[in-house]
Amino acid sequence: MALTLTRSGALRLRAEKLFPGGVNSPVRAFRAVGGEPPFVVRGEGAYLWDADGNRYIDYFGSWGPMILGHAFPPVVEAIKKAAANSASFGASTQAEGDLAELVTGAYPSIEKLRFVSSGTEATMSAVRLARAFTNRKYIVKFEGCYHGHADGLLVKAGSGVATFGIPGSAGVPEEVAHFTLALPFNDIVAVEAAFENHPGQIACIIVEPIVGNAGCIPPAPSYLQALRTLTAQHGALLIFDEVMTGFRVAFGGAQELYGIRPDLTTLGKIVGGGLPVGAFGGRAEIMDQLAPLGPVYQAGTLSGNPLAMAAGIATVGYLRDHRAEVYAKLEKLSATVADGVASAAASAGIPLTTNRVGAMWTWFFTAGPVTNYEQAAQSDTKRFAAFHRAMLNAGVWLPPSQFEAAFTSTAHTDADIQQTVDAARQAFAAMSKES
Ligand code: HOZ
Repeated sequence: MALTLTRSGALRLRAEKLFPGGVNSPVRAFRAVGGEPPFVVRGEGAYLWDADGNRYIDYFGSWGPMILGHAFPPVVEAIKKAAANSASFGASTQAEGDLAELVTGAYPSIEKLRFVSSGTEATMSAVRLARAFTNRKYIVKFEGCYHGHADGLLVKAGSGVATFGIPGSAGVPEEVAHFTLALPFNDIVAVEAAFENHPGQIACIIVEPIVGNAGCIPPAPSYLQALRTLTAQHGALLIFDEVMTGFRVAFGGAQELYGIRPDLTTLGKIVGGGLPVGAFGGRAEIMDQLAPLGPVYQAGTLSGNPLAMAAGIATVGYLRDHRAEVYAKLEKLSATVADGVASAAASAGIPLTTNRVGAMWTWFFTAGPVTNYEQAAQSDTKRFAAFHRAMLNAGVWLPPSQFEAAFTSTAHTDADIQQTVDAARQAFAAMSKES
């Protein structure tokens, strides 16, 4: 019997001729979960539609930015209005200052900032700045944390690097990787030992304060405070990579939630309302090391792009003005879906560990607990893949990797959540029959 190719299938075949793996970012290829990756034609609210007309409830939200749902009317309007005045100037605009004030208003630790076009640029620049400010070479990161794809940050990284089991990346010289110390997350003794073994040599600790890129892993109580104390004691900078958690777990990110003041913060995703924006900022004396004031070079033709600023202002402005109801709604929706699926798994006898902070969570297919990457890696990724496929077939699109976080938006409804929990119950019932 001849198989008819779906429209998504046909688009994938063409894409595979044009792009390595058929994609412009590895995690889109569905390699870890199998099946046909749907090609998206449209999004509205909590839903995505593919090229074959199938509708999905979206729980990956463009990997984080779409906290207000797809095509949120104020964001669409703001982009249209900005585009009518030209898509780019490569010169300063009022909008950059407007978005910057929204950011500094939400993040008291950010006295000055700079906009860039991606989270990768933000983290790469923050680390360069930390090295220049401290005049030290080593950096500490944590296993399973992903801070974008700059050379020195790919060591034992999460996200696609963990998904595809790549130990680091080819093309990163040993001499560069040598200066990255990758330690287990949530283990403060390992951090103390690193400072003892490299006295006066560690420029910074960069951390996802709630790990998102190994799946969601919350910090142990007082772990972040201990990182703050140790970095201050040893003259190293503390960088919170809040690309994922910023404006997501609270308006002021993880630093608001846990009451920590990092030296530098990196932002991305929500701050651009779905357009390509990243930002890094922090103490003014550190930020003033950047050119043209200081000797640290960093630049970008499209940095602070007017369309991107407009989308960011519309998104962050809405979050600020509706803060109480937005975060209360996200908490309720996320708790209902995360706990609903967890109890469906328990009823089917499927070992599952649910880690969640606000509107960010992961269902790990392991009895758990999951407090670091090593434990996350114990998950049954084959079971995760089967679950992902069953959910997609039932019209629910989860992030296509065990080592990513799922998100809700304010556009999700109680009916969406119920449909999701019902789909999970059926998926688990089928899975427990098979095993
Ligand atoms: N975990 C990645 C972002 N935090 C997924 C997005 C991508 O790599 O395309």
